[in-house]
Amino acid sequence: MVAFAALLFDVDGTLADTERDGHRPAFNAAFAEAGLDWHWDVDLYGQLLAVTGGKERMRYYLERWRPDWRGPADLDGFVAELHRSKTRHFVHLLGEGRIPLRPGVLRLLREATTAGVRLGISTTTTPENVTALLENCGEPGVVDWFEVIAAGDVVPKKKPAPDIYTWALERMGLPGSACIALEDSDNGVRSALGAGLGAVLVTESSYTAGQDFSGAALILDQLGEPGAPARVLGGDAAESAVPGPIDLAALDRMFRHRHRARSV
Ligand code: XBP
Ligand code: MG
Repeated sequence: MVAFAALLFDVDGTLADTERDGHRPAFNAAFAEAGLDWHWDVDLYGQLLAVTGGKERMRYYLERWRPDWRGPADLDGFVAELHRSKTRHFVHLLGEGRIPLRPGVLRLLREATTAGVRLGISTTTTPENVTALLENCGEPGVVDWFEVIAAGDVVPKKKPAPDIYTWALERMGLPGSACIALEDSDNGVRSALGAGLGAVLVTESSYTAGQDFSGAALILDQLGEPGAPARVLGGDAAESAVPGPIDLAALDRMFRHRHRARSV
């Protein structure tokens, strides 16, 4: 039996590497469809990721890169409509099965469900994106394995604020200290730590490699699969890691190590 009660997963970058070839082209398609001359290339999008949330990201772009752009009087409504269009494009892309789950994700979700470890989602992305990703992952019914999907605008402040984790934990009736968060970004780590999560595991993604993950228990390149193990890159509980893919036993060692370190 493991010492933790639940796993809370981030979505973008953690369940799947969605940003560069998913969200980014979906934003660009929405901009083109609206007749805008905005285009987010791979480098610019990396800078824009400093701000989480698609609507917030568009406003950040206008403030920093297009301060002279003359928008409509109802800018909030305009951005919201553009974002609805972006979501349609992103969901369509997921429907084409072009964005797979990251290595080890489905394996770990299966193991957790079988063992009775509770599962939740804590993300800034729009709820439709989460369901579309899970419904197109190749395994039917995965979406029902999660008892809570905390996503998008259910809280006003997105990551790095702790609110979305706090919201998920309240619905699950669990203290953060009993749970592990799985994240890929500095903003996500700050959010999870702010909500008092017992341990945070990071799998770096294409845009987040090398970020400051201070406070994370384990930093990896991926969860890994048998024959393609995870590579340990750091973290306060790095010494608890043994070679191989990340499974419940590995998470349990990490969690207990973290707990011991806190109680001395
Ligand atoms: C993910 C995000 C999201 C996506 C876009 O952050 O910032 O905003 O880029 O999603 P995290 P929406 O992984 O830390 O939750 O356009 O639906 O907002
Ligand atoms: Mg993320």
